[in-house]
Amino acid sequence: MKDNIDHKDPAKNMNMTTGSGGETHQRAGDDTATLTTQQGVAISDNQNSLKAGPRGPSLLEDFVLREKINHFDHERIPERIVHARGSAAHGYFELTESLEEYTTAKILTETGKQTPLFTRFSTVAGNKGSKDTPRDVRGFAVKIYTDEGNWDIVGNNMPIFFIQDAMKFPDLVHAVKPEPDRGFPQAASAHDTFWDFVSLSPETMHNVIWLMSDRALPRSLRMMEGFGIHSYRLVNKEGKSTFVRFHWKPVLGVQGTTWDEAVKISGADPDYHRRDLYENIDMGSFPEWEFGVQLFTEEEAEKFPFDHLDATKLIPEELVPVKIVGKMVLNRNPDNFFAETEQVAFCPSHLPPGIDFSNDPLLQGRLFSYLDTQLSRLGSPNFAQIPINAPKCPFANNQQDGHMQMQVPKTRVLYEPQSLDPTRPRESIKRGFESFHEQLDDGVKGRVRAESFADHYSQPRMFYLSQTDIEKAHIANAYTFELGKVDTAHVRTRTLSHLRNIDEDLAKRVADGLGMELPEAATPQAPVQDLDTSKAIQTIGISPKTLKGRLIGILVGKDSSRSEVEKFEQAAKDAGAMVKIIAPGKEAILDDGTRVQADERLAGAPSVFFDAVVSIIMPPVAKKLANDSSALDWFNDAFNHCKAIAYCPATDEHILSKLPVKKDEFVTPLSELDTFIENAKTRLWTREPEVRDLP
Ligand code: HDE
Repeated sequence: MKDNIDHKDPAKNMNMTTGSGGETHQRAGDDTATLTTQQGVAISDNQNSLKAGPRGPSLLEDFVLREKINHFDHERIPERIVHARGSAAHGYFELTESLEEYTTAKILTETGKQTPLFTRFSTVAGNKGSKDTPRDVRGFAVKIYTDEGNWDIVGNNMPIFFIQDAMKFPDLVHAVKPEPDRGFPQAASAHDTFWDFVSLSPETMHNVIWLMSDRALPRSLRMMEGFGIHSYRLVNKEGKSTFVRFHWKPVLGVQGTTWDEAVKISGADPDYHRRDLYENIDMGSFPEWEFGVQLFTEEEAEKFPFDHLDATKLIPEELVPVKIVGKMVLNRNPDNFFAETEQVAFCPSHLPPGIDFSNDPLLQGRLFSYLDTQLSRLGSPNFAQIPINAPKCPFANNQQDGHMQMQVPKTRVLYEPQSLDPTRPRESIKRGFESFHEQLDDGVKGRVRAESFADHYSQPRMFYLSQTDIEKAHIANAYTFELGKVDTAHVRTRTLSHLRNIDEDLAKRVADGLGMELPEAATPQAPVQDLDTSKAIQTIGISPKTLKGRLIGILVGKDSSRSEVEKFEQAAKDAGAMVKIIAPGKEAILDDGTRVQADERLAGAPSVFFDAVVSIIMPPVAKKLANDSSALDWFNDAFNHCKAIAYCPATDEHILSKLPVKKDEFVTPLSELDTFIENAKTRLWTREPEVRDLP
């Protein structure tokens, strides 16, 4: 904590003038940049349009006004159809272990080299202006600017997808998006059309149960796993192929929020994830992920109790371990949100030689969709020339013209074969991308689905049975909440009939929560298997006990003990946490007379923003706050969200005593600093059944 108040008036240093409209603004001096039109003509007055007399009509000849308004009128481009809301950062990829045995791709064989990348995280269903914390899958798209061309790993924070075949994607998206007649709900799956579609498409059951879990409510974008989902191939110099699934594992560990927190965060700060990513990178706390691969052969895949070409199936880490071979560090915020985060164009078909596709029918459909969608979103086949999309290795081809062509090819020759210009690029057998020489069976053409894709319940069952008790309760609660928003009775009933095939206990909890009878179980297309459970797919169960990258809120007020505040601040920082000082006002004078600026006012910083809270206030402040609902909510919510609370005597006497906050082992006096720091590294989940009636 420091006295960070700047009492200087920054305007005093500026060259301020008063315009004819009476407004105050700054004019360019000799050493400042001059405002110009797009044609480079200096602008003398950027405040007033050209008029025939002070009260007369504006003149059409005012090219400065026309250009300014015209550009403004065209500032927007269509948002992404899905994944419209996103946040991104620059960083680098570094390989720590070579995969030379499996691939020729330099990015996976040259260790120690840092290759630039750009990563965009997103929600899926909401529009560009929607909140950051809905219950939703998160996009996790990484563009690595390798020396052999861009490699886009366009994945999600869940290892599986809703559907098996690209043919169903527009239907899935139409079902989850706002209903077309009424235009709501925004960024929510809790409505009839989504549950109608998924309950008629049992293949969605696996992703749906992940969506009902805390994985759909990430604590931070920095605390999410990323998955390439589909099987890809690695191809080595002998032309041998090995199947691979890509993983990103956050160094800070996986963590989610509770539903109640997510709901409250979205009201208090719709930009919660975006701000958290930006602020952490800005202050040098760079998020990092390990890069891992699951490698397996065709023969091994044949023994899996599922088909790995089916994107609704994960490959348990217990079956094929994730081999960590590299890392990603995000260390620079974008300079401009639109130019970079908005205009970045990912595409799963962007990959360097040595990596190839599998026949996953969902992946095959994606290979078409992404390029196609960029044409309407970015407006031109030249979108690859936008700096954020352009490769950083040399590139040259014979494509020409098109909207917004930025290159000026100085040649007669933009075709091949040609014999007129020896400087022009030519194909290279040695360096060029070569598809894996896959031996294909003679199949019969038809709109078919493989028999091996028929098992829709075994993996969702494995997912549910792999969870801790508290996670199971969260999942049951999420189904109950979502189906509680569904008005069509037969859609709720049909969903319950699927849940019976996943787990009878889950089905019963949800039916009881809804006050409904259990229907007959749906008829599975393939026998439901009892697969081995997997701890790796938990959320709470694998959340690390740590304060690294987490945030502690310390409430202070007039005459708070400066030394006490500093003690807590230091201990939290020593444990790797960040600290925010919260006060009833924006400034506070502490007991030694120092005036501090709070990071946030109490009314604007509910305790859902913090992983643990501390209160160091004097009796007059505490008495006043005892009549302020935002202060009471601060403590009550921290308790209800199972967080650690450190309290001073005044907080205890005037605030906690008014609340149903029990003094359990996570609610401790200031004197127990070490205990508080240990508690703050995790949550007291055993408290949850006491404060919330979970089904
Ligand atoms: Fe996407 N998806 N998707 N998707 N997807 C898009 O491309 C699509 C799928 C994913 O930050 C769009 O540029 C089809 C799976 C991410 O810019 C679009 C199918 C996975 C992003 C599109 C899928 C994803 C997108 C919209 C089924 C996880 C955001 C704008 C065949 C592996 C990337 C755009 C960013 C974006 C189509 C399925 C992930 C319309 C047709 C499976 C992370 O092209």
